[in-house]
Amino acid sequence: MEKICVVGLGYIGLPTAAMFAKTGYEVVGVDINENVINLLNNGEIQIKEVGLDDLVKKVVREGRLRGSITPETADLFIIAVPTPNYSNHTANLEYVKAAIKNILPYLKEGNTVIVESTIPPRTIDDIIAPIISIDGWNVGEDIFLAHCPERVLPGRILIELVENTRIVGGINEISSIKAAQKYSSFVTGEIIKTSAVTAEMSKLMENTYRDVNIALANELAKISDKLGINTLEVIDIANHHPRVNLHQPGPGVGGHCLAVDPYFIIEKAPNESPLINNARRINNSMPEFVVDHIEKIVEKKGKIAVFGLTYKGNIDDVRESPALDVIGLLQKKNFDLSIYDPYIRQEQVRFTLSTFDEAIHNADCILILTDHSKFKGLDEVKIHTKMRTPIIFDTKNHVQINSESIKYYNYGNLYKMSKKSLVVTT
Ligand code: SAJ
Repeated sequence: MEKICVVGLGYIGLPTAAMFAKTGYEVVGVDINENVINLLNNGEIQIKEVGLDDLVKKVVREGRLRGSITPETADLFIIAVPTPNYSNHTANLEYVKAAIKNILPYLKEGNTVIVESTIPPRTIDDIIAPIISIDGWNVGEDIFLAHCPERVLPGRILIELVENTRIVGGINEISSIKAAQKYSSFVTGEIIKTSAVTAEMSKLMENTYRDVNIALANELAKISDKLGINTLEVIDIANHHPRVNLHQPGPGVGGHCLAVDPYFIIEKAPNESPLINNARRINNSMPEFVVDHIEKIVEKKGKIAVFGLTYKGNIDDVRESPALDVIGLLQKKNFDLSIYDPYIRQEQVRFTLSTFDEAIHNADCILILTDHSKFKGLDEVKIHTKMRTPIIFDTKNHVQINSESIKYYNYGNLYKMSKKSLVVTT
């Protein structure tokens, strides 16, 4: 039976390890966090992902997946460690480099090494291959090397690992073929073989495409605000054109992909990427835009009930969430804040979380920053009786409000915002 060593047991490494184990491989999962390894060897996991706990329990019980602090010899090595951003927005490749160096003593002729971590273009050719060559290996002949970026969505990882199209970018053709063979054991989607640098760039451009398009929608929101136009109606009408797909404006762009990946391109070609760079700036400016509008409708030191901390709806992930920036700006302006997010546990954040009732008590505005489905139908009677001023500013165009006595703003009627609107007709 072929053996696989997966380095990095996070949101990608762990499901990938479990999936290969389910397919029949002997899999050893490696992580520097001892707690993760101990949990895994008991059949338990540290992350939340639909169906993953049962799958891991099963393959660990059957002896096909186990954890280890150190790598072991294997036929295939998969690197799935994080690539965070330094504060100057360049990629921190230290985890990837350390993972490659760690597996070096265990490499044997004929092994395949796959990097799944998101990396800037040319990383495989210019950084990873040279590290492997240090030990005298001829990369592409003795050791096969490929970049196979993950493109799965949290909450659907086990489905998308199987069904999504998989990009397999080898340092040479034989490396692509070797890597594609491994994935074909469980991937039912198309497996596209290409070069390492094309795979690196394709992954980054998918998220950059989305980031740039969201920036366009956010810029439209700003223009419409100035000119007195309903942004949402414009988007709806324009999208009736068969070749137009305007995205949705919001409080900014968060998450570990869209808000990070474009910088990996900018880093490598700063003079050639002004559009991508500007898109990042526009999206990063949205928290300020939101707070400027809060100041138009709420008196100084009024109470804002912030609804939603996560970077998008129905998940518990606050990485790069624009809500964190909005809260920071509101605090600087001395607003009284309450924060409500039913998807977040108190220990995840440094703010004190409130219940729905506590959050809206005496509040002057509910500020919706995330489209959790729980926010769709809010208790209008409570809003009316408990809030000091029943106003909602919905940056996600998500909440459905029926009562006319609750003042409701979204990016459709933003331009109507002013302190005058504090006078609410009942
Ligand atoms: N957002 C908007 N307006 C929109 C759409 C999204 O403001 O019209 C915001 C969201 O609120 C959120 C951010 O963008 O803050 C990112 O959300 P997302 O759902 O677009 O993306 P992610 O980061 O959760 O997942 C993306 C996906 N990539 C693409 O859709 C191209 C996913 O398929 C990738 O697997 C993932 O990045 C990744 O790992 O790269």
